Amino acid sequence: MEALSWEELEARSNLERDRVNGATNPQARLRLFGHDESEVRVTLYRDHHAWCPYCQKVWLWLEEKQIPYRIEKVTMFCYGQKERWYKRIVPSGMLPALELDNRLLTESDDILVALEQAFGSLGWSMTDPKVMSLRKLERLLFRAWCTWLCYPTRNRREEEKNRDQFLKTMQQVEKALSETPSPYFLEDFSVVDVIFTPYVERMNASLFYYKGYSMREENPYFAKWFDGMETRSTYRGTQSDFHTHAHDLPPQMGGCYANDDPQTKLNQARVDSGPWMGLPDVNYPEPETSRQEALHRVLKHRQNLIKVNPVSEEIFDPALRCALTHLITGEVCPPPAGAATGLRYLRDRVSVPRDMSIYAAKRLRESLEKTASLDSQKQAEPIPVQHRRDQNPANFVN
Ligand SMILES: N[C@@H](CCC(=O)N[C@@H](CS)C(=O)NCC(=O)O)C(=O)O
Repeated sequence: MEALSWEELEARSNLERDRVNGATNPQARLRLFGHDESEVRVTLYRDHHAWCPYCQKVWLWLEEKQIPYRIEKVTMFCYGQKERWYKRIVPSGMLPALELDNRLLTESDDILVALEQAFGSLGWSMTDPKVMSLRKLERLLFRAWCTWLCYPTRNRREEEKNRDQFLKTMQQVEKALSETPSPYFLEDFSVVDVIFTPYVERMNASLFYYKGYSMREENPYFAKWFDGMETRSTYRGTQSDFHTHAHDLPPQMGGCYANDDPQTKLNQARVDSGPWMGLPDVNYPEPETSRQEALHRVLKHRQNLIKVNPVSEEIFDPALRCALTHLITGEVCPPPAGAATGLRYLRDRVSVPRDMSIYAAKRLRESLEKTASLDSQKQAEPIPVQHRRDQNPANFVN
């Protein structure tokens, strides 16, 4: 099939969403939940790419409580230059920060405490003894994960010791989850689930990719917890995928170290080159609109996407239309010769949820890869691990 023109593609894209009052989404700069803008008391400063885990915690809390708020997006050191205006407010440049009634707060836990003083707690208070003890468990799991993932080991014994320590801590998490009748950490959804979310999502992704270990498939109570979270549109709006985390974590964590388990190699190939459907990064059914959403998001940024692509516009413009034609019609569309590098470059830079939600991204990666494979089997250049300035938001914001 011939590639559809941009006009034909535009005609098939009709997925405008209400960013301000509709479902949780990373593009919004203002969230009102039906309130009047004059009622806004909160501004959240979070990172452009929605990579910062501590920001996700505060973001989810605000969404769950439906507190009207503004969002100001800031660049992280690993992908660009920190905005001067932000350093004037927060000299360290650290995220998140939050303004509540003109009072500036930093440190995500202090922010949650202040928010619950102002708006009431989310289920249980941050200082409730049950919550405190689960917050400690979250930090314990975090440390065991870092020790396993983020330090090189000298030998297999050391690697196994770190793995065992993580699995032992994970058993404590399983036990905590098994003690309540709900899928959540307490009798019902609460702030504890919000606190666990950012890092367990990143653990699930990174251990699959770097250690060949599928946290979600190996731990039945954790699997139920994850399924429970995925019933919430708030979580779905902030949820990322394996591909994004596998490549956003190394520069943020100062390195992620793969083991030599054969499963690791298989998992890496699958996360990097597909098939992406069926990976244990998501378990709720695919929405009917996922392809529409992907098309809509690419069309919105198509000029910048073409500009930053390493392949010339003459080749990449029709190649991208081929991939979008495949996305929306299911028909294969051979791209011009030399297109594969450019298509795989884009495939590797779709960031979830920044650009689109998880299934939309899987569909888009699938069509980019399918179209690239018609040109060449040569895989893409490796994604940088020291920094991600290839993802500088300056190319996409005005
Ligand atoms: N303890 C802090 C940790 C915050 C933190 O480590 N933020 C990282 C991002 S996740 C940061 O802002 N780093 C600076 C940067 O990457 O630009 C909190 O809970 O808020």
